[in-house]
Amino acid sequence: MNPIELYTYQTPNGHKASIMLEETGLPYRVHVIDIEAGDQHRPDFLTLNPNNKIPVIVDPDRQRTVFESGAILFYLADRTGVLQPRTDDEQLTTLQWTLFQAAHVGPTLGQLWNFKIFATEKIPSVIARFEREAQRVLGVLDRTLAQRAYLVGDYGIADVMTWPWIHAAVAKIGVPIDAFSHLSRWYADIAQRPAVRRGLEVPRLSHEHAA
Ligand SMILES: N[C@@H](CCC(=O)N[C@@H](CS)C(=O)NCC(=O)O)C(=O)O
Repeated sequence: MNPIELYTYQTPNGHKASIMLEETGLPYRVHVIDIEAGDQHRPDFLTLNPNNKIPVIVDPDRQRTVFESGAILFYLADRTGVLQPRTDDEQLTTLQWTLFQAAHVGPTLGQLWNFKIFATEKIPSVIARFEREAQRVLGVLDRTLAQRAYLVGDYGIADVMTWPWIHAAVAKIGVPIDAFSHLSRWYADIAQRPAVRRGLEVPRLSHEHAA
């Protein structure tokens, strides 16, 4: 098969797609979209994602372009059968936790990252608001993972969707998760997967980045 074209950058949302591609074993080719330099606003990139964000994949054999990381994970699972929900119940629960990630985990931690680390003006009340919301969201995951090893059934796309943001919380945003023992166990378990370690290295950049 022809390689999947992956347009990405060194960020949690990008890592979802690269980890999933590593999990599937599909051949893929990486295109660096330097969002710090504004590549995501280039007209050629906007034809792939009108929302000017990474990640995006193009599957030349199926003539499909997919943006939004959750849609990419569902597409690749469906394409390969890897990490695919096995029953109707798992399918719905996977959709639920994938949307929870997109609506709560990513936006909350993303805003916290922005206001706590990147913003030149540090506004205590805004940082405190997102710190509180981050603790709430992490608590939701922790209580869920107290009941089962992974978010849905065996390790699956809901975990791939969520793990890179917990990694960013720990490694980049300075949000420790030690107080959340079930989340910590899940985080450490998934961190050991070779596909996850490889996916985190994508894309290789020639210089250090904050994101
Ligand atoms: N909901 C989107 C979020 C993607 C996203 O926020 N990507 C960021 C990098 S992590 C981006 O490309 N930002 C560039 C910009 O906003 O201009 C997804 O899950 O794919």
